[in-house]
Amino acid sequence: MSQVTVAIMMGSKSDADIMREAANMLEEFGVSCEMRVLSAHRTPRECAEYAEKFRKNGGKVFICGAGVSAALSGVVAAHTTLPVIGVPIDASPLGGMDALLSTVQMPPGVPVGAVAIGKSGAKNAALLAVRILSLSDESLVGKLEQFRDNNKKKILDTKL
Ligand code: RP5
Repeated sequence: MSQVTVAIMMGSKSDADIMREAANMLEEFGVSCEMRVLSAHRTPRECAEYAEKFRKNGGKVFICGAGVSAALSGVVAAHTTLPVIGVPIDASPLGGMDALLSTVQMPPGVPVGAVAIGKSGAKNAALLAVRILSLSDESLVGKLEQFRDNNKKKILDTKL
């Protein structure tokens, strides 16, 4: 099995369209990842086991997406010392505010880096993961600069 650097976890298959944005972004940077459906509430034991084993298997960063009462990122953070980035997902009549608060309001001592609700958050979670990885992987620094320059060019080249 090839080494997985970033684990992209989600609470349900219904989160996959959003979380694929993170996988696509990581692919752009050549960072290996795997997407797993594991739920803090519905598969708590399997979720904890996966979180506990990931560092030993060579993993470096978790990205966790969940909606409603979104416990996934917090539960993963409780079972690892690796960085965990939480993506709140809009999956209820509350428009993602429930998941946002569940993800961001972690008690002191169990950190989760929360990003924006939905696709923007999933993309930024991947970019944040790449920035974390770039601290020990010089090859990613140039790619991040290139990405930033491309974004800049898109704005400056805009013709109205
Ligand atoms: C959460 O409940 C999942 O992360 C998902 O966002 C939401 C709804 O799940 P499904 O009912 O679509 O499986 O645990």
